[in-house]
Amino acid sequence: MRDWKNRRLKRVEHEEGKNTTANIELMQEIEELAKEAGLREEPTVLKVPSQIKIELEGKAAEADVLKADGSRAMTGPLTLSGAPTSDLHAATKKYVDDSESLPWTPQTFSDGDTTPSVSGGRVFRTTNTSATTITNFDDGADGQEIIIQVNDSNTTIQNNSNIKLQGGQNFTPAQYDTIMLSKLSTYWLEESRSLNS
Ligand SMILES: [Ca+2]
Repeated sequence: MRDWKNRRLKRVEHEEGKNTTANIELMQEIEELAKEAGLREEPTVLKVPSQIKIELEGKAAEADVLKADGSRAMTGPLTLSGAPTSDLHAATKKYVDDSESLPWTPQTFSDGDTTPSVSGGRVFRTTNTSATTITNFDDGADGQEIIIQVNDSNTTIQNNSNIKLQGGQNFTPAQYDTIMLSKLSTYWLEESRSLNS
């Protein structure tokens, strides 16, 4: 600021050629006073969040302006930058879809797998072509509920420290029987079974 002021004063001195040191000091004094009184405008830096686009020219139609009170509905979909990260953030469709309960689409256990994976699913089918005793389910989440549709006559679900079954007995289902289990912390609990053969 001082450099600018000095430059300006020197220019005045050069152009008019009649400014004495006393006059220059007086002008500096006046400029300082004017600045303190707010009479001199300083450059203003307006900080704008990057998400906001400012139209420098022209004026948006009144109907195109969103209102903070929500009284004007949008006419197209809102695209967010990503999933919400705090309680009051808006949620994307993907976030809601991913948060939904596990899919009902049946998944098939691997043939002969004694610890079949139940990752990301709710309904599972057995297809064991030879005697298979299931001793646990891999990749289960605490609280996860699974339904097993038995689709063979070779499967046994073992009652053990990982799987707590009705009456503390192994389940030796026939084809078309079903059993529902839910995971409580580190083990599975039988909720119900149905013998449909
Ligand atoms: Ca396994």
